[in-house]
Amino acid sequence: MHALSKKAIEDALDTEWLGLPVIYLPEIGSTNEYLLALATNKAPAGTLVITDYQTAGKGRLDRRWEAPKGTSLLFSLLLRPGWPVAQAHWLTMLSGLAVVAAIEASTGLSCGLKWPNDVMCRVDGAWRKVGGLLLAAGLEADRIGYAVMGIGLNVNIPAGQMPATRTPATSLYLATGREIDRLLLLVQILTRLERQYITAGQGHSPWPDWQARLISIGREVTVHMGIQTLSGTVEGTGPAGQLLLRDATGKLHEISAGDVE
Ligand code: BT5
Repeated sequence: MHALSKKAIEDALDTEWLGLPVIYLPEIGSTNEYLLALATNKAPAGTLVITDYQTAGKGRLDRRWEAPKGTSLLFSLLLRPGWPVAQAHWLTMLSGLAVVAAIEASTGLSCGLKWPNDVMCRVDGAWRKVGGLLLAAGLEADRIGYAVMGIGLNVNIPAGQMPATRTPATSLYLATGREIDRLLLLVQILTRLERQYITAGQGHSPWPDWQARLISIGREVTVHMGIQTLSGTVEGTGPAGQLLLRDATGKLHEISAGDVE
């Protein structure tokens, strides 16, 4: 198993620019918060901030991301797409696709995405959350000036140390019964993400591939949006990633943010 360090990551990476420069910090509040501060301070596109432990790891809506020291992949990437704002969701889509493909290639597990930002793997016939994506974008007029994509993955968390979670969760170690090399998995993710990002930059939407990876299509779900909830059947998604939900009266709802249960 490789330990994470600036040199180990630089030596292992085979991307052109994504993941460089490497900023490795043994411990930090949140890699996303740290990189957001650098983003407004001229840090180059591609910058990777990665840590072994977050004291204030963030999920959406000020929720927490918990991970025991040295067990997980916890990192953020700085992108400067300059794409129209309407394409911001492409970043979450292509990152999710890269992560799922990399996990499958590294572990042999069967994985998917849960709308809007959860990384799931199938264990004993049930979907479990193994990771999450967190996008923060800085807009310049009608363009995405910069974006910080945060990725948290439960790699080698042992039983007994799994955080208490709303969505049933697991780690790749618990799902496969063997430890996974975090450095090699990171390299797999960044290689795929760079390729996906370049393709998207040429105008090819990741939406069809992303939708094909969603685990809730055709299923009965309840969506929580703050204090509001809506139940129905997931018909699909829109090109900007909105969830299309048909309720019992036949009405179609377009939902841009929420949590699916
Ligand atoms: C997410 O939010 O799933 C996005 C998580 C992104 C974390 C990365 S780590 C690197 C970078 N720096 C940061 O500070 N954040 C990013 P959300 O969908 O809101 O899910 C959060 C919820 O997931 C929490 O309320 C818990 O219920 C649950 N949770 C917390 N830790 C978890 C874990 N390790 N595995 C699975 N679920 C977890």
